[in-house]
Amino acid sequence: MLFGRRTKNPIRIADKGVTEWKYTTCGYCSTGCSIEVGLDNDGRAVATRGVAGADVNRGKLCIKGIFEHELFESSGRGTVPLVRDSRLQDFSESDWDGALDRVAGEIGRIQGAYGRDAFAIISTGQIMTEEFYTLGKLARGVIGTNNYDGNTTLCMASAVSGYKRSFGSDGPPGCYEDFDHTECLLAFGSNLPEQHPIIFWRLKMALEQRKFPVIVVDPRVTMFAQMADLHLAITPGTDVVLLNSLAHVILKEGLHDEAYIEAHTSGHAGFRALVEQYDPVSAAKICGIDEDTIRNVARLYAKAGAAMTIWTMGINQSTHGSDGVVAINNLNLITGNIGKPGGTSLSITGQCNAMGTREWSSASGLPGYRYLEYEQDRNDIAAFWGIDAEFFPKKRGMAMTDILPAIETGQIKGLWLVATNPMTSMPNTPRIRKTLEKLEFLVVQDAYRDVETNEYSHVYLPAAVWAEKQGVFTNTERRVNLINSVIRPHAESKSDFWIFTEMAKRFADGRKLPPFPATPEGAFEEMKQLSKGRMLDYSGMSYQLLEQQRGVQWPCAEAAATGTPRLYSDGKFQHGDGRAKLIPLPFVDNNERPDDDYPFWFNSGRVVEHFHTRTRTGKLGNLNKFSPTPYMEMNPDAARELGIAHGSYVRLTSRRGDAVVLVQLTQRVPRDMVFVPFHFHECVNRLTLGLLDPYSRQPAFKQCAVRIEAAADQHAAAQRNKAARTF
Ligand SMILES: Nc1nc2c(c(=O)[nH]1)N[C@H]1C(S)=C(S)[C@@H](COP(=O)(O)OP(=O)(O)OC[C@H]3O[C@@H](n4cnc5c(=O)[nH]c(N)nc54)[C@H](O)[C@@H]3O)O[C@H]1N2
Ligand SMILES: Nc1nc2c(c(=O)[nH]1)N[C@H]1C(S)=C(S)[C@@H](COP(=O)(O)OP(=O)(O)OC[C@H]3O[C@@H](n4cnc5c(=O)[nH]c(N)nc54)[C@H](O)[C@@H]3O)O[C@H]1N2
Ligand code: SF4
Ligand SMILES: [Mo]
Repeated sequence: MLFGRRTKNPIRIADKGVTEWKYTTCGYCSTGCSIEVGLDNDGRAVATRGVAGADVNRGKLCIKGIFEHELFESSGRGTVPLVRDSRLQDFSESDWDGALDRVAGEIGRIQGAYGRDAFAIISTGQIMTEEFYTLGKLARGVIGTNNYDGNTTLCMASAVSGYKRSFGSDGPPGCYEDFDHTECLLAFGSNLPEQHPIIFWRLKMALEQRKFPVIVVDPRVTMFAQMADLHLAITPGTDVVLLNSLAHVILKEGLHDEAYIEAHTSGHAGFRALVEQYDPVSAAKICGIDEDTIRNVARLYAKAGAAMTIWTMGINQSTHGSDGVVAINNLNLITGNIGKPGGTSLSITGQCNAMGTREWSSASGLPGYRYLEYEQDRNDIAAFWGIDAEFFPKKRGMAMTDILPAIETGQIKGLWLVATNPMTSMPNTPRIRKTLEKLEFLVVQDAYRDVETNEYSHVYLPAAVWAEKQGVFTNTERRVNLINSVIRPHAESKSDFWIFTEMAKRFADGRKLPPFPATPEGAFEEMKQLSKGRMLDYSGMSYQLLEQQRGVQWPCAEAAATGTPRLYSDGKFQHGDGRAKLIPLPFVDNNERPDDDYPFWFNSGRVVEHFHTRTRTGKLGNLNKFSPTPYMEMNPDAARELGIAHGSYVRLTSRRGDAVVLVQLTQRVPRDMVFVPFHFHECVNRLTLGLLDPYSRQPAFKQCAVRIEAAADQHAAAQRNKAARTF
């Protein structure tokens, strides 16, 4: 009898006719994998492969990277600029000059009539760092609006805020190599195998070499939780309580690192007094983790020679997001786990270049981690750009989540959206729709013309995407990597860099304006000069070095042979006194919680095949076919009580709106919780509340309450569910 392979067709890898491979970096998540795009004889992108010599991914890619070349020609790409007088009219095609003149004219009109800050700009974490720097120069040095922010407020703002509060500056201090040294890994609200598959693969490689405990804190039994030694199914939004209690046990049992605390931190007494109140017995009642487990985890962590914490959106997207990050930093400071191999607080970043915008976009300050609030920083940048320092505001303006409500109240009249799609990604989209309809002028700059926000725009600017352009991204471990332009921009689309520099030319009004370099590399050279001698030092980098070394981690000082894997290894922090702060974090429960009317926690997140609002992955058959429809994870016991069957449609209702989803029964979620991936339009964010974190202004996407009803008309429900998967 024949078995196995001999009875089946052997796997054959099709010859795609690649004649040239070009180096670049993946444009989806922040893992930062080095990719080569294969071009055929006609210069068409026909394949992608991982780069074996790259430290990050060592030849591997996840499913999104493997099909990334398909996105250049995917449907819905913008071809030419589009304009109209009112959003009720059809668009007409325009040339670039006409469209840019129109935008510049409207910015001028709105600023003239209502003041400079009445025109707002919201950008992204998905364009090149040089483009961020150039947009920052345009927004801060030319247009001069203070209401300029990025979608990173939906994503990384709590990590930024927490790092600043604890260490005096943003900047993740660790790296992936820490997995090779750690003796205990604690992960909060991160589903690493699906959202950062290659970082997860690095962790698995480390675990194959050497066993160490992995503890996952997540209310769901995620793929990550399934492989963990300990899974702590926490009550949503209460991570700060668990972290305070871990610190309580460590201090009480004398497991802390007294010498480190003494030498490198301030605020010890206040911190100790606060965590004194968080004994495991009381904490267990709030966070839902039993007292023995809390003690066990505290001891495991503190007794490990080196221990590290990673986290993602389960922490950041909470009303206690910034506090959650500070609490993680507190834990690592009292155990001496910062800046040492295997000992760190490593925030796992989201978008491919969320770090680039934090570093260089000027969205919350000035380039190179400088602050509008500091006179010296304002003067330095004004001198470098050759403009009057008085043109800069003296404090930061509104965050993204405050800009949209300010449209509602009439403070903001015009908006420029660059590479972000709030009609699907912001909480409470019924409210966002009304907000966008209220604008006198909306310009959408996106690689896809079928992005939902474009329904509300007056001008659409088609942008080149990913490796149609050149520049750099910074990944989760501060590694700056190069994206080469491997193919020319689709149709008449232009790089965001070109759009910003062309726009700047339209503001010559007699005032001295900053010069704009002609190429992204010119902008990179400016960034290098502005970073010299600072923690965020790029001065030793060049495009050539980045490609040669497959990415370089900052700081990389002038003439250095390579970058630096960790920050704060010398125990010197960025606060004025050189110390890190231990900050007491009293917990106030302020979330919308389940009640009799809305009895389920509503949790949302992602699946491996899709990226965000699906403008890209929804068009690629090889990705979309695995996850084509909005579905909901629901506990079978809860479903039985409500008479809801696997594979049927239900209506979810919250105090904001409703949505229809397909039911998937699974023990992954507890009885009182449902989980829905947020990728689909007119679905998850019709329901979410998104209360804001007081420090970071980040929305609590992960916590609100819903009720569930079986859809009476299953056919009509199926039709409505279909509408959510446009494209
Ligand atoms: N495939 C894919 N990968 C991506 C993305 C994508 O869209 N698709 N997006 C990228 C971006 S921008 C980001 S920000 C990251 C996000 O990466 P992750 O944060 O890992 O992904 P999420 O699914 O949003 O949420 C992670 C987990 O938080 C848990 N959670 C919910 N509430 C709580 C809580 O109160 N406490 C704790 N401890 N956990 C909680 C959820 O159950 C969920 O499993 O992924 C990046 N990678
Ligand atoms: N309920 C719920 N909501 C969430 C989340 C959640 O977990 N739950 N997560 C939040 C998080 S962490 C994030 S990061 C946000 C993401 O939210 P968004 O930023 O709104 O989502 P994207 O779909 O990534 O939007 C990026 C847009 O940029 C376009 N684009 C891509 N590359 C380029 C380019 O090079 N140039 C230009 N001009 N355009 C380009 C894409 O076509 C797309 O329309 O969603 C947030 N919303
Ligand atoms: S893990 Fe992230 S960076 Fe790597 S291939 Fe997948 S999406 Fe791209
Ligand atoms: Mo994100």
